[in-house]
Amino acid sequence: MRLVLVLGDQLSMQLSALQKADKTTDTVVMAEVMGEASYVPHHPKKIAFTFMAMRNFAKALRSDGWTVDYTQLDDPENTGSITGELIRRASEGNAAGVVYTEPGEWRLISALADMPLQSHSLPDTRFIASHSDFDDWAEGRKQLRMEYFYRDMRRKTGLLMDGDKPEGGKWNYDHDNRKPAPDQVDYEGPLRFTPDEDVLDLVTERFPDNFGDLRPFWFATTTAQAQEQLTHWIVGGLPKFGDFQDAMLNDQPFLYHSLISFYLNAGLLDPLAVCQEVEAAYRAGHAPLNAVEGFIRQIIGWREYVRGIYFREGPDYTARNGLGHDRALPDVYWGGPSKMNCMTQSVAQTKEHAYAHHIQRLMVTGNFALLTGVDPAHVHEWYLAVYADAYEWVEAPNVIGMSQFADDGIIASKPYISSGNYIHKMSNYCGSCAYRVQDKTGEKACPFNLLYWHFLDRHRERFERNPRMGNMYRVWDRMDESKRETVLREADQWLGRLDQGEAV
Ligand code: FAD
Ligand code: DLZ
Ligand code: SF4
Repeated sequence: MRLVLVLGDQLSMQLSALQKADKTTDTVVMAEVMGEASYVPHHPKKIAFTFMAMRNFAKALRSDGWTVDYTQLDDPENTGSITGELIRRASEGNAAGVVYTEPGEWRLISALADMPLQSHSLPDTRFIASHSDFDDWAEGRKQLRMEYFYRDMRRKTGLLMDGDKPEGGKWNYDHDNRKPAPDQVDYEGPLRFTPDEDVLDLVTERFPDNFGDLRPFWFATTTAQAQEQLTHWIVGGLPKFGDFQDAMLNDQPFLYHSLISFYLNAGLLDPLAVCQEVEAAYRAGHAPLNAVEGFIRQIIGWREYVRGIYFREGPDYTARNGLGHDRALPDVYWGGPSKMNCMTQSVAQTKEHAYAHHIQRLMVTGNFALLTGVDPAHVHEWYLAVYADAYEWVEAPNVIGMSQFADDGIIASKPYISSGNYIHKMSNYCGSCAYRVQDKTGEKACPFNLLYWHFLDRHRERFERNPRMGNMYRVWDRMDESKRETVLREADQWLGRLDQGEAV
């Protein structure tokens, strides 16, 4: 008898470890453990989602004829770690060894490799590009541009291809996307499912102090429910997904987004099958090409690409700090008061739903951390904790690389920074803010306006010669000297008040 490990983000019947095992002789091990539930202070919704989905998957496995040794968090024998549970189960059942699918975090990969049990790790075949596919693509390239990787993925999968040409003649239709926020949203957002109250009680009792609202809990926790959400979104959200992908609205956390990252990352949905369904909606004339191409690019492009980077760069990636930033994470990230409406909106919905869409993560909370110079390790831990879709393989490249430029430009060719103007253009946040987005200096000046120039000025040596940033430095240099001094002085004063813990 061998043990077959199934982790909380590996809930797929197609999992390589299950495919290689024999249900008549092998035993599946699944375990809710404090080690996984507390290595960062996860949002309570993320923990509840994981446990509910794990329990439902164990049921599905048993119905399919598997023997499952399932440990609940409150089991008195629970050893508290994945490796502890495997060792305990192996000695109880006299197992010959353990088969597992490679986890999505280096932390757990090394813990499993160091385990005093005979074990066999298999590649995670839920992804379209294997590690060697990505390495082959990356080999010898000076810059790892996502766009070129994505084109290869289109050719490999055949998605949106017209023979060997891209559908419609172009690879990328972003030009037609990214419209400012709409006045009204005519999609009602994600489906809401009934939760397992036992799990909610357990999470309430064991994680009382974690940041985030547990109730109301509405996530899908089975493959069938996740599939229902996908279909619901394809009908109601996909047609306008492209147009308003980057828009932000007060009290409208979901807009036209799919809300499937939790389900994809946990294994409840298969990325290729999702893209094929979305392509079918386009072929049936239900959704325009700009929406469908934009969505498929996020999945077979960005999602696969960031995973490739995570595994290629190795375990020390999360410790990178190329810009030498060392500020503590401001309290506003944990729900502390702030006068910045864009920040309080983005954090409040993160607290409520364990979700924020891409532009809120990149251009509000990420932009603010980068401009204020927060230590990227703290930023990384925050994102890993608060979002229900966060596992290191996908979170770290997005945060350390794309958002904080801490990897010295492996992912982004220039830092994603902006003044208040971008947020103003894409949202209605500024209209209800205590600051004035038009003010560049003065008491009511939008902090992003001050901090943007402060960032460029303090990192001049690093970025002045970046061909994509020369223009910004020229604008700065053309500014009146006294104006520049005022901007820098006011930015310093504002940062000083932030450091004092003032609700700025
Ligand atoms: P949609 O907007 O509907 O997009 C569709 C799908 O595309 C998503 O479900 C997701 O699977 C995929 N996708 C889109 N962008 C990316 C991307 N940059 N990287 C990987 N997949 C992408 N995504 C995570 O899944 N986990 C994370 O921990 C995570 N952390 C992020 C941190 C930062 C700083 C940034 C800028 C982005 C992060 N993302 C992360 C990517 C993106 O924000 C989320 O995938 C998306 O918001 C999930 O919501 P959705 O399902 O409604 O996505
Ligand atoms: C995120 C998470 C949580 C909260 N709890 C568990 C758990 O108790 N047991 C488990 O097997 N997995 C859990 N997970 C998901 C793991 O942390 C995830 O498998 C690793 O981080 C690798 O991606
Ligand atoms: Fe954010 Fe500045 Fe707009 Fe306020 S004015 S919402 S701080 S961008």
